[in-house]
Amino acid sequence: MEQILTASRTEIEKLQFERLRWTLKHAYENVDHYRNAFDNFGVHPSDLKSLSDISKFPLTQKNDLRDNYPFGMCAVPLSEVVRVHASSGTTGKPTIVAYTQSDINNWTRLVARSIEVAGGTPSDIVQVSYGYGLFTGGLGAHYGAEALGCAVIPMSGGQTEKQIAVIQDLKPTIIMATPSYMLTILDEMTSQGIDTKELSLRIGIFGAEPWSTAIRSEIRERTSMVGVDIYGLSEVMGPGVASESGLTLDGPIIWEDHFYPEVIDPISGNVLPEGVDGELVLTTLTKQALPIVRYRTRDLTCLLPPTSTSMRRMKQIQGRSDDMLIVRGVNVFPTQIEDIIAKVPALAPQYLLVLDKKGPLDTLEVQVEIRSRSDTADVRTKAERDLAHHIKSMIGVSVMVSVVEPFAIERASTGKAKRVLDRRQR
Ligand code: DLL
Repeated sequence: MEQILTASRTEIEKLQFERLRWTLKHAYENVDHYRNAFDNFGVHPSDLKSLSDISKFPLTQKNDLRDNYPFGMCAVPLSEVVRVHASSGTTGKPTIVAYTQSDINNWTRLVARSIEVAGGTPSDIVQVSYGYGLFTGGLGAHYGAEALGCAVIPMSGGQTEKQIAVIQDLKPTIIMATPSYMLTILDEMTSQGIDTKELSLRIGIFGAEPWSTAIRSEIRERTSMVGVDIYGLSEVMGPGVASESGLTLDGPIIWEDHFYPEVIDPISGNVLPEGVDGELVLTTLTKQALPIVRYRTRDLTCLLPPTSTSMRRMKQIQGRSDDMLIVRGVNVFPTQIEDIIAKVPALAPQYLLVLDKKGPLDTLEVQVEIRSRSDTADVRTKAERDLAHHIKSMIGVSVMVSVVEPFAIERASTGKAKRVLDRRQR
């Protein structure tokens, strides 16, 4: 293990403070947006006298990156940029992110570290099934796995039948994919009559979308794989901002030598203590091309104390504040529904939440797949009733449940699953 992972908290905080001071100065001196934002807020990089002074600085939002599209937030001349990626935003212009060679080297090291703490070694064969391209998943995973010395299979996302043939022929021991795409691969294997318990895969490094504990157990039960949670976002770097230990499986470890985490109350913006749920805010500590100060990730979690290393962890992300559905005044996260679906054994964790309006009232329909085509009408009706009942009693909202055939819900072919269809704004 790298020395910094077991350093004392004092050592880690000293390093964070030095790096934070550098980042604030670098951002202030080289990015108009930060200079204006700090000036308007009445703060200067020299006001940082301790780590907690970071809370005096203004927050950065996705819109700030959009307003400065494409390269306005860059702190180095384009001649020093060696790579660009874009965030996978579905609305409006994407946000462009840029890297110097040193940024790429740090990112590579952090993904290599993430694979290593998951349990990977240079002897592993890694199938990268995150999409390659502007999305950070594929190339981010690829460079990290290669740097650790693994043999990398650059599959990218999609072409599920080919993915399966490669798994069977090349016998990878690690797969990196979105959890929903892993389920798609497993479902396809099951329908081809392949025994998913007998695969060569021993570790799955899953992320890029929220996944509930129900999905984790589903993958665990259907394979002999340990699934770890890898977290990241393009604006801050890409995959490998935080990643889970394969031994303790107790939430992603935030790589605190490169990122300074805070959790804030999303309404008041106040910094919350460890263990209290709120929105994750991240500041980069080493990024040259795109330093990010107090970035509002919209991801909901809480900070947790260190366990297997000296660095703090975060709770597995429950969802994004902008994914929260408000149905007749009740807050609902897709992952909550996912966990409840797992309580009805006849149902598979493949679902779509359809929001609509009936007169002035919101309606929520849960379309969910039955596991077996041969299940009778009685089994299906009971599953519908049970799920609607559990959702009503656990979340407090009445929903309509429609049980559909296996594979009727569209699969995420390349990446992040689409769990919500909102017809209310038609
Ligand atoms: O999804 C980077 C990534 C690639 C992470 C591969 C892990 C693996 P973006 O496309 O910019 O970047 O999306 C970032 O995805 O703010 C979260 O809402 C969500 N997300 C990423 N990892 C996780 C995770 C990549 N482990 C957004 N659990 C983030 C829950 C995640 N949500």
